[in-house]
Amino acid sequence: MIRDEKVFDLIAQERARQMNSIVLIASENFVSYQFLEAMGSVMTNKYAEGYPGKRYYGGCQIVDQTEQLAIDRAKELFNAEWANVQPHSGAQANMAVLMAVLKPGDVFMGLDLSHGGHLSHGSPVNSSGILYRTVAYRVEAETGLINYDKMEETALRERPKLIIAGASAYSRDWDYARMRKIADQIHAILMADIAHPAGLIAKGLLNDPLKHCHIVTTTTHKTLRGPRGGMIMIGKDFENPWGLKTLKGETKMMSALLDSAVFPGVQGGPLEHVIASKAVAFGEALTETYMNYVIQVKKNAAVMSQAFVDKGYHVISGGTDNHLMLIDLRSKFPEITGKVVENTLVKADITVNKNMVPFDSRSPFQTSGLRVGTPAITTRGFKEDKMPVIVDLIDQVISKIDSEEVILAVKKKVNELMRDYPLFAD
Ligand code: DSN
Repeated sequence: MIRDEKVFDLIAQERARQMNSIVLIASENFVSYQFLEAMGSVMTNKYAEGYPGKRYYGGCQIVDQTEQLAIDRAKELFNAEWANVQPHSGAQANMAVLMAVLKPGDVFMGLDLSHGGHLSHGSPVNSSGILYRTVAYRVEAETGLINYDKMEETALRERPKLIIAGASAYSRDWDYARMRKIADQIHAILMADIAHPAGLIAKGLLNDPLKHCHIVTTTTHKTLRGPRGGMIMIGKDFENPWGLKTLKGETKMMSALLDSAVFPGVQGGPLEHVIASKAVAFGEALTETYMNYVIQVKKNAAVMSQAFVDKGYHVISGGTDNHLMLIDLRSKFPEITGKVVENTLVKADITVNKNMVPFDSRSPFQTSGLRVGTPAITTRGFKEDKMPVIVDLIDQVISKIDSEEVILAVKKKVNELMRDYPLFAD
């Protein structure tokens, strides 16, 4: 067979880009070589619609074992009673939950996308906002924090059947216990989407949603540092608290409703090569090495956030409890958009993503903010002493946003720095 040089040349270019850049995208990370081996394995050849021991295809005796291993390790890692490791992504995990607990047209509540929420939590351009009626809760303008009293008021008024805790650009911990009290008053299901801070939660560095939420969804590739994918878990609430019924009117256990919603509800055959890699990820996350990694992720984020503040930037909510921070550029550079900063930093081999800040006057395509996170640079080996150095490089570029000379000088420094933090050294 002729090797496809065109594609492999592009892969080599992407690998070089990753090796030479400072990656600060809060949702990205670098997997170790054994993940790539598992994902690029013969497991991709197998069709396995169904679940371990209950498949629609023969020859599943091996993939049953890898999938069961992934489930068992996920349960151990999060202290969960049940897990479904088949969702192809976090968005599909969320879609499956909505399908399991709501009927089209039902009301649910999530954090406003422009205040740090996620597309799949009710954005009008996503199936979650098209098929269901959504009400949003928001953060406060002065503090950048979620106001749980206002959330309660909205919930009691609108009576959503599902409330979602979780965000893709919120740097503070969540009060799941308080949210459960709100949900219980209106017999709503409480779901936490922990796609971003999952690794920190697994290792006890943030509040544990599994103790309070009926359902927890996550991705496996952000702080969890596994393959790209999703997962759904249940902590202790198997009992189907409010007598949920299927569309056919049958009352079922929550786990059964969720299994059916993932397959055949929103997905067909599971990606068994990715599931094998998820098993590797959960195994790695159970180690002491991973514990040290997430401790460092959190430490790096706290120091980096302070370094931005020291340079005169406004960090939304004043800091961070987790792995990310949201920078409001207007405090220092009111004329410069997040889009311009993102594009200019890329030229200096620093990758961040533009992000709306709460109450942003600019559109999501321009934005007044940047979202910055430390999972990927921590995997590269950066410790907190280098956080002010990175912030200084970013500040040099933004301060002289039109200077090609500064961009080139910073790019040179970035590439030199990254040579000391090898990627794929193994
Ligand atoms: N797009 C992901 C993120 O960057 O947070 C969430 O899906």
